[in-house]
Amino acid sequence: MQIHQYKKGSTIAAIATPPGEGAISVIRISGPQAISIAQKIFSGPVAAYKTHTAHYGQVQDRQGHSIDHVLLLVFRAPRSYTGEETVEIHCHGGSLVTRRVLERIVEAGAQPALPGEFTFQAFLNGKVDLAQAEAVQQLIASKSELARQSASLQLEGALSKKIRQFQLDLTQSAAILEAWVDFPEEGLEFATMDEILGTLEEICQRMRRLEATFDNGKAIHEGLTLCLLGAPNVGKSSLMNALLGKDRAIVTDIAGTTRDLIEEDLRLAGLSFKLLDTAGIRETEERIEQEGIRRSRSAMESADLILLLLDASRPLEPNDRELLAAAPQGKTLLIWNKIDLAPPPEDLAWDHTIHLSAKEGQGLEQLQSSIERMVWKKGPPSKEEVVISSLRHYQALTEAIQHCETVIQGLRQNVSPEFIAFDMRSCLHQLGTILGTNVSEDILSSIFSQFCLGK
Ligand SMILES: Nc1nc2c(ncn2[C@@H]2O[C@H](COP(=O)(O)OP(=O)(O)OP(=O)(O)O)[C@@H](O)[C@H]2O)c(=O)[nH]1
Ligand SMILES: [Mg+2]
Repeated sequence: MQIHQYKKGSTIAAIATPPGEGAISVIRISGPQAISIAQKIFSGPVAAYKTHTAHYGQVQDRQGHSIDHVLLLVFRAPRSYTGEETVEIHCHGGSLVTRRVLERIVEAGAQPALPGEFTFQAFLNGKVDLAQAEAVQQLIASKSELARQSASLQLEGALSKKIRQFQLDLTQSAAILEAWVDFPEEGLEFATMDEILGTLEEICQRMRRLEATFDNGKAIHEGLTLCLLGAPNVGKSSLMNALLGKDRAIVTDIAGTTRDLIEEDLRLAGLSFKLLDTAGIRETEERIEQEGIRRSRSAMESADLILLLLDASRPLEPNDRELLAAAPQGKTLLIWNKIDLAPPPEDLAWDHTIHLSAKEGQGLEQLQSSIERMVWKKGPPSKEEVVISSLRHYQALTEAIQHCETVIQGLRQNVSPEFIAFDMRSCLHQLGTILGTNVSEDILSSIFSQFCLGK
């Protein structure tokens, strides 16, 4: 979908509730003709209704026959989600009823909306900036409590406010630099130069702090992959079942029980994880198992976090040692399993180690808190902390920081003012793209096309 397919200035309509049967369905009409279209199809005098009022009546076909008994809500511009005249119709939630009502609205003059078109109208009307519009979709897609909180904060404008503050704080220095470009012979006073350097360094520092929240932001919004790894029979599938609280994977005392990757969603520490159980790694001639092991190894590469299991009831074997050598310490939690049978046979130098029994459910709480500690290396985000969660914002911020650093260097090295001012403008430009100023249609298209229909 391309942005130019959005019908600027026209009145759009779409079903805003999910497909299928439900108690009610909501159909939204937004645009300059929303009221007059609703007037044509509704039994009551829509044009006379005040904003933010609800009215019971019928949606009628062209001959005046009732299609459905509905509740009709009126939101007058600009006090609506989109900033346009908006009418919402709550009809009975059957898919046929809902479709008939929408068809009637389209027949009366509305255009079927494309995904994200309502929010695009809101963006064009300045109801939300781009970062807020993106938060709408994040909020809808959020799968964990932390993701919901963070999207909600961004939707309220917390990130935008930070970015605007950067812009505001930079403008004074930018203005001085622009004046310097115009009157280079006057030079910059020593004191002014010092002041600008101080200000820029301080802003740069704050931008870097925000940039550093991206690790947490990504973890919060995209979730993390957690991979169970180990030699056969160490208890990987048992641990998966224990974490999920259900009998998901087959557990037997036969080495090589799990042959394929098993994937399940897991919510832990306010985050959503993709939990992967893998085939036990060992040398084997068996072709199916070989393929399983190949998949285990590639899961180890791509996982955000590895739980490497060892069997405490037996001495370490070459398979274990090989895995210990291959696993990256930084993202690997070492687990001595089966401690109900025996204590670990040796003490391994490893940053994060815990002891547990998957079978008896012993040590699972310590496992959770170890996982939390590893995820939040820089400390867990607070409820009010604004984090960067989109790659687009991260890249723009990184570039803004680079330009700001170039300005600082340029000032120190007496680079000619045009160059310095150019980087300053680029820095401000990059910050602006986060809020949606001067972004290309391609970027807008790629953002809004990910939206749900009717949003
Ligand atoms: N005593 C005891 N036995 C366990 C524990 N965890 C797993 N087992 C047993 O160890 C055997 C292997 O468990 P699985 O969970 O199938 O091991 P796995 O690592 O998934 O094995 P593969 O899929 O073959 O790689 C089973 O008989 C389990 O009951 C534990 O904490 N204590
Ligand atoms: Mg298994």
